[in-house]
Amino acid sequence: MDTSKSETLFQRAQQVIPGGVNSPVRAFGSVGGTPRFIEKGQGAYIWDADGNRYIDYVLSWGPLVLGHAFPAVVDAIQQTAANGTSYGAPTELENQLAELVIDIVPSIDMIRFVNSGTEACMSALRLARAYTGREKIIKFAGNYHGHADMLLVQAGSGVATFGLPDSPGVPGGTTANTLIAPYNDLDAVRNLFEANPDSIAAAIVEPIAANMGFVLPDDGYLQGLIDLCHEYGALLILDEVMTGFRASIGGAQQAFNLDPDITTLGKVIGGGLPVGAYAGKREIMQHVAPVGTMYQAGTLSGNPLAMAAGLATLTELRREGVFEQIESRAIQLAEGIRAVMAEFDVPAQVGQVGTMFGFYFLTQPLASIHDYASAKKFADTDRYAQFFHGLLEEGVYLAPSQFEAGFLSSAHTEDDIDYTLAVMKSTLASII
Ligand code: KE4
Repeated sequence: MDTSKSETLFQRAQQVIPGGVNSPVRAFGSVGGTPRFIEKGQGAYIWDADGNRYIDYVLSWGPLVLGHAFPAVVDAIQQTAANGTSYGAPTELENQLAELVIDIVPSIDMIRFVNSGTEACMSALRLARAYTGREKIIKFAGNYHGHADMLLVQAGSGVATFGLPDSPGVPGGTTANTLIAPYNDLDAVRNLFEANPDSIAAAIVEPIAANMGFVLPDDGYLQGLIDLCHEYGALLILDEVMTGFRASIGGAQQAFNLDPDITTLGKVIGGGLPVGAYAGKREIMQHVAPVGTMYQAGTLSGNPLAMAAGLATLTELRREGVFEQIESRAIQLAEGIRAVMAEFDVPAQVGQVGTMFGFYFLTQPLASIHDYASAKKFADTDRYAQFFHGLLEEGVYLAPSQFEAGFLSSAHTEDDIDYTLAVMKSTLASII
């Protein structure tokens, strides 16, 4: 596969942008090789600067649930842009997307739009602290909620990918109020509440831990977490930046029948443009300025183009049968991966919920990955890197890290999945 143009572009990029990328996980650091510079996306496919086509299972890390350049989304952006790109004033588009999200996501009464998942999670925690008058927060090892200082503690995603220590530049005082518990361990959470009486504002959790790979919550874990928070006077923030509109159309909270106090959203809600949001019960959201005193702001928050892209995306996703079609492709892929791994007797752990999936190569046959410690211990990142490149060479684009999830879109066909499974089979045959 000729990747000379990507190699040249990468060398050029590294002169002017740290690591040549604007987000670390894109640099292929944990899998090696040259990141592909993408020139075009259409449906389930992307083309790199050398003209190589790939079936895309990253989909911009989740947002493109309808695939690349979906006509209704492109039209919405073009038509909106023709009237201007930003006003710094309210627009009906914001009302429309807010009303649509509230209609789709069970627990949400009110919503505030921001520009990224990081902003959403940062703001949600400030709101929880303002609402409860408490300062400490609980996060879970291996969960990733963006790069706000107080959350860069045992984080997942790129932090896990690169095995980074908790980031330099984050003052100790900032993380002193961040308490850590293992994922899927309710006793550890109860112990934190007992050891920090009346001082924990909230726990923030990924309902599917998809920034340490793909770890499902144990039965009863998430509801148990909500109950513990409420028992000790704290709020539960469900970080649905990734699972929103993907674990089910109503997110993980619909899939797992949960009623969180605050939900954070991102990715799909912007249809590929920068949007994040924090949302929840009216009684809590009324604390947000200007109606309340908890301050949060943003020049481009609720940007018309992003609102239009999000509206077009969610409107299509809600159409009869669309979500179910994407989900059936995800099931076809996950079941196929299990079958291929079994055929070659390769120790692996495969997960799928709604339109998202993930898998680990395991270093030990009977290993089970259920939290960050076991993910770091049992994930075979070397084998994943080999597998990643074997697929890439054959035009299949997975996440360039074992500690990320994969995504399907309404553009992926059964034939795309069959081709992907065939390439997985031939790649496994060559690497084991
Ligand atoms: P952003 O600030 O990247 O929009 O969102 C942060 C975030 C918050 N919460 C969850 C559950 C997330 O998964 C993310 C971001 N996800 C990563 C991929 N796992 C973004 C990819 C990247 O960092 O380039």
